Amino acid sequence: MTTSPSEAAPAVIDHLLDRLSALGVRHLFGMPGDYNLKVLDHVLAHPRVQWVGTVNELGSAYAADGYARVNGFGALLTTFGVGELNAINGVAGAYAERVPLLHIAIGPTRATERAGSLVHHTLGDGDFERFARAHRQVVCADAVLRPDNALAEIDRVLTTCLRESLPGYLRVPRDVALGPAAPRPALDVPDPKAADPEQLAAFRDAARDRLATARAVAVLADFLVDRCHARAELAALLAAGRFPHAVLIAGKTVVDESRPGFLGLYAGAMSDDRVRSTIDRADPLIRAGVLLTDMATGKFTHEFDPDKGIDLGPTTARVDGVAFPGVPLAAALDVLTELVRGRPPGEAPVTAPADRRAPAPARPAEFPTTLKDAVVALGRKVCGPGIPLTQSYLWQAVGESLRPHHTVYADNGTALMGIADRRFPGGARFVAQPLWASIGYCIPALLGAQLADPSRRGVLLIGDGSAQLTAPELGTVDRHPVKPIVVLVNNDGYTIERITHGLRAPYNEVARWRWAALPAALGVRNPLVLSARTRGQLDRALARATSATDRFVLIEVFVGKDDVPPPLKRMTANRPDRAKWVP
Ligand SMILES: Cc1ncc(C[n+]2csc(CCOP(=O)(O)OP(=O)(O)O)c2C)c(N)n1
Repeated sequence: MTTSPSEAAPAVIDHLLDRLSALGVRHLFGMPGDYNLKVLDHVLAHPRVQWVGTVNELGSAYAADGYARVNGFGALLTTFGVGELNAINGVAGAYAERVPLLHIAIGPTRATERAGSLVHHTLGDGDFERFARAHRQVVCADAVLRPDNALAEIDRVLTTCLRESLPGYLRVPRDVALGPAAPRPALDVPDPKAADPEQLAAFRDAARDRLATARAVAVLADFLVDRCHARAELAALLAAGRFPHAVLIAGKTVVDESRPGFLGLYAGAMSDDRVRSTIDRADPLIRAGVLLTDMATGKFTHEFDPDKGIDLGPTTARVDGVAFPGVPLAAALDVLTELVRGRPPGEAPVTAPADRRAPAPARPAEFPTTLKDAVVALGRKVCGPGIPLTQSYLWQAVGESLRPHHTVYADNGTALMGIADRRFPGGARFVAQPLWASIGYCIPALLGAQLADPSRRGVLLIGDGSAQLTAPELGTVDRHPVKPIVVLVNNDGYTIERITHGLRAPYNEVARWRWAALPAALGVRNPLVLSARTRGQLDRALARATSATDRFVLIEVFVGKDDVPPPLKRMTANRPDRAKWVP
């Protein structure tokens, strides 16, 4: 008679699942393989962690990443060699984008390792450490578990991941995973606000002096605000100072974009003129959780001086280039808020000029902000719905269709650039991977993030090229109570690459999928499949999609092969020397 996992004494894998559950993990992504099957029986038996099978381990990694962005931590479990190497691109992406997750790779038993047997999923050379070594390049902490170190190593890796907001990796021989685990006290979770008191005091003095000579304060916020759990602290600073503020592309929606003072997306020469001049000329510019990547800065066309101003990083704050290590982002924001609030009335730091304009309208996405937008809006009314779709119209209409409970997933390509500069309603969320920029990320990321917060509706924006990498996971999505709106941008290939190089080159073309037939082919139940070639068709499709909350919706939109969204057009106009996309 065999014993079921739930009846036996706790095993190392049970303990690990308990640890993950204590961190809020309720879903474990992955794929089976013969090395991990018995371990998966323990996952199925666990009372609080649910197994979510994907159809490719790359999908598991992207899903765990999406999950962690919403939930604070994520995890995936794969099989030795083939499975874990499929996942490694996604784990690397989590590192680049500072997402804390754990990759658990279950391998052959220690006896197999000791014998050096030529078992499957090895390179046939008896070396069982190769894939752990590969992972060491893309994680902040890793361990090979043995019976005598397993529990301590699990805690070390988990706390490092949490402290650094980065992925970790455990290589676990199957017999170790199934071996006994002794009880252990709860995990010591690092406090994101714990600061070095002396450095904090020195930062306070330096920041006070800098704000005293401020001429035009503005704030630029980015995704590290989210990773450092500092949204509330940033919102408090913005409310206290009423500073004009903008976001970088990865930081979209870290602030409520419907609030007065929100300028829009800052992306160097790709930005709208008003955003660009306010941020570039701020004195000082307060940067919260900012990473100045190529995509974020319009290929480094930002004109503010990164060595000047008040820069708040994850663990180090800087004032005009002077570093205060041990001052985490949330604590530094609290200091600035306190300084701004503590000023006598009438002595608030001077905000940048844009803030003295009329406050932003409540739903600004519906109002034209530039002459070009005004022309588009007018054309839309006057010329009617029969006009063929353009990228400009597409993103304006998608932006206007968004609701506070929507989470937008924008994959790399024209979709990301198109939606990024639309102003979102308050409460709406944004998920993208602009630094690692691995196309196809958003389909599994949507699966993960929607399972993490099923109260929201996912709106996936993705090009036909990117979708071909991970489309099978749309079938996985529909195995769960997740009903997204998928806007598939069909421009017949890799347009973002075409405008970089090879406008008519065959390497920028892809097979023409019959996208409308795909949901059914992937097993999606009762999908609502729509298509749009004109403005009117798009408007109607978006309206139907928004109201069909209980259905998986696919809208295939057709735009020209060479058409690009407004930020890319601005880049060409403002900096033709930098308009090509290769660094
Ligand atoms: C995994 C991976 N392979 C290749 C690339 C290079 N790449 C970046 S964007 C892109 C094309 C995206 O095309 P599509 O999704 O159709 O969007 P479009 O720009 O055409 O709207 C490619 C191939 C990448 N970023 N990631």
